[in-house]
Amino acid sequence: MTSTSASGQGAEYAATASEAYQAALRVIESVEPRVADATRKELADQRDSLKLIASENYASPAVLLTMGTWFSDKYAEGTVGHRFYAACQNVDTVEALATEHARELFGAPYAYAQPHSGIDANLVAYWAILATKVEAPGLAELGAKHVNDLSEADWEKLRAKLGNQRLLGMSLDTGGHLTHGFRPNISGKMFHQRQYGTNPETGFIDYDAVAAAAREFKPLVLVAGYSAYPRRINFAKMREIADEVGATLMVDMAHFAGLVAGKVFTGDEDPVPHAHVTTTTTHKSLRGPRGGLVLATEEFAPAVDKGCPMVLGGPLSHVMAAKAVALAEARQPEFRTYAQAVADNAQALADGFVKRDAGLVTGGTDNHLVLLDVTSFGLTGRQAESALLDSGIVTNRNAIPADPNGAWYTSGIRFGSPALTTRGFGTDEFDRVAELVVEVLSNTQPAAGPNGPSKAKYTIADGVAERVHAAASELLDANPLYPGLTL
Ligand code: DSN
Repeated sequence: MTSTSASGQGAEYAATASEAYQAALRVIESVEPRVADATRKELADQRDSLKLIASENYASPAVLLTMGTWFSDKYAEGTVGHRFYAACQNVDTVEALATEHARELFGAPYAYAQPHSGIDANLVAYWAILATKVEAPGLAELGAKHVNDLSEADWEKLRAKLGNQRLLGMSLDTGGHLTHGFRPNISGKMFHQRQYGTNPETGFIDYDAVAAAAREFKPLVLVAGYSAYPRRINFAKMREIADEVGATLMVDMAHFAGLVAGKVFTGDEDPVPHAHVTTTTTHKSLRGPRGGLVLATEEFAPAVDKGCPMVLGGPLSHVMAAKAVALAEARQPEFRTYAQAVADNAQALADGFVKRDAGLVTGGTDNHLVLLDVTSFGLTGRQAESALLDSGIVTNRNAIPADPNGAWYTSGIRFGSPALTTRGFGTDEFDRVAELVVEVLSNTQPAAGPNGPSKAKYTIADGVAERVHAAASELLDANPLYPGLTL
């Protein structure tokens, strides 16, 4: 048991959780044993692999158990105290608790706990900004059509009806997210979009270049935040840029909300005091249930409150209850220890790669993620991801800036420290993880496919995957997932 654990409540807590899961699985087994089997196997697989996907974590048994209740059966469209369904008094209690914890934790004037995911949270935020800032007579005329039926000409008309509003966000290949104005995403269709990137030499955000793009493009929305940028953002600077051009600053802190909650990112690096609207998921570094959350200033609160039914289906009451539990956990002092360890461990992982001559985008990290350029091993991201998986190391391939292999094969592997930090890994273990990753990749070779060189096929030198998996298992056994929980 460590102070960074999601189940750091002691042996009695672990034993009680174990009994709860044993009973739950017996009940599931009596109806569909294959689901019970897959559930047991999923735990075994997660226990026996180095989970390094930067957007994943391990929620506590309290958070997980809260999701498995009869709150799931309740419809509750509307807001606290103002529902379109009867008998929502208990949903009101848990939703109010989730938003109260969120406001207190992040120091936000307003919170909305209904989004089912990060994409939903971003859509709620975009519509709230449009609804608050733009008058759009005639929108209903096109809004009556299903969104998938809209042709590019319809989108042009729709954008015209909205006054041709513009969005400036970080490009996908430099670490931004699909929902930050990527053309094939609805955020790139609702708005005229432009993307800012990073400095090609350093890989860092160039604030002067963002300011220049904002002055020229004059966006309604400036989006800051990332899914694969291994550095911190100065949100005070982003707000200055937004204010200069009259834009609304929206920050998507899905990846680093845990570092904000744990006070690793403070001052200019804390988005909440600087952004007009802040969105997040709750299941990444924040270590809660799978879902979304929107924080906003009072100006945007009335429009965000209309997220359901504008963008969202009925709120997931059981998940809102679990958000309340997770946010209560994140307000405990132990969570600050955890968040600091997440940052320290990512640093140790990056240092471990650098000292073994592996190329990193930006040369390192100062958040929770590390982006390894696997062209230094002569591999594509796809080959590297598969070879690591064969060796018990779970990662995801990711584009690097100006990626020569595109978004499918990619040239990068993204690593994150939140999950293994929850298991109790420290900096020594993360250095060892870097050593194991380098051992796999330096013993992996691209292989030819039936029609010549392949970006997917590879071979690993004999015995390497087995040796690395055994070494990984030693680290994992020393830092058990959900210790005391037997199924
Ligand atoms: N899928 C999430 C991630 O892995 O970063 C972002 O939506």
